[in-house]
Amino acid sequence: ELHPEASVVFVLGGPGSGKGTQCERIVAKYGHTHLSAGDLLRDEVKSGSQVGKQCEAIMKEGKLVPMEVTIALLRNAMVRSGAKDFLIDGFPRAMDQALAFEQMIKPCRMVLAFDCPEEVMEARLLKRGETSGRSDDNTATIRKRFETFVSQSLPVISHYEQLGKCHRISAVPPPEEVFAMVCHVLEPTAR
Ligand code: UP5
Ligand code: MG
Repeated sequence: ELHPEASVVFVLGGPGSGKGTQCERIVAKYGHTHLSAGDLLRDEVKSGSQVGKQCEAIMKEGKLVPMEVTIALLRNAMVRSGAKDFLIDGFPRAMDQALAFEQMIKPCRMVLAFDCPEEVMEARLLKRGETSGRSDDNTATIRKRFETFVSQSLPVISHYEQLGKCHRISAVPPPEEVFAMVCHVLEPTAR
């Protein structure tokens, strides 16, 4: 069972904007439980399961895996952790995913959305690609990830802005400066 007082913060932003980097810092300071949808999918790929094989091909194309898969992985991880305060990193990436998660699991408490120009994100991803071993950190896949982000994921951020739940933060400055802005947003309600 999910913790009865579970609280969910969605951490959104383009590929390479720094979601994972900031989540690590949030965990260290506030102790949230960090669940990266992308990391859960990459674990599934590594497991060699049939579902993992299907996800691998989709991710290589920079497209979105069926939400049944991500929602099930997230729900399992949330329940297994027994935790209360969650950072859900890199999900939801499309409007139907946002609505399904909120209906089936829990409405989010707030959204952190990292703003970053594509040139900056691309440079970061290509640099990381030198050592990450991620099969999607190459110029061709990065371009497709950007297209998916603009067409499917940006509307999710707009949706939460309209609901007044979204805090947009520039992800261009160095990580410690971005984190200062994150703390500013989290302080009044976190802990
Ligand atoms: N870096 C970070 N912050 C920096 C800063 N302020 N200044 C300078 N450098 C900074 O950072 C990326 C790189 O930039 C790192 O080298 C970092 O040191 C540096 P990171 O924190 O890793 O950024 P992040 O936003 O987490 O980038 P990531 O590549 O993980 O984002 P994506 O959204 O592309 O990847 P994700 O793992 O979430 O998804 C991968 C794929 O899985 C998707 O393309 C999709 O195919 C699939 N997917 C789904 O289908 N559904 C989902 O729900 C989730 C994923
Ligand atoms: Mg990440």
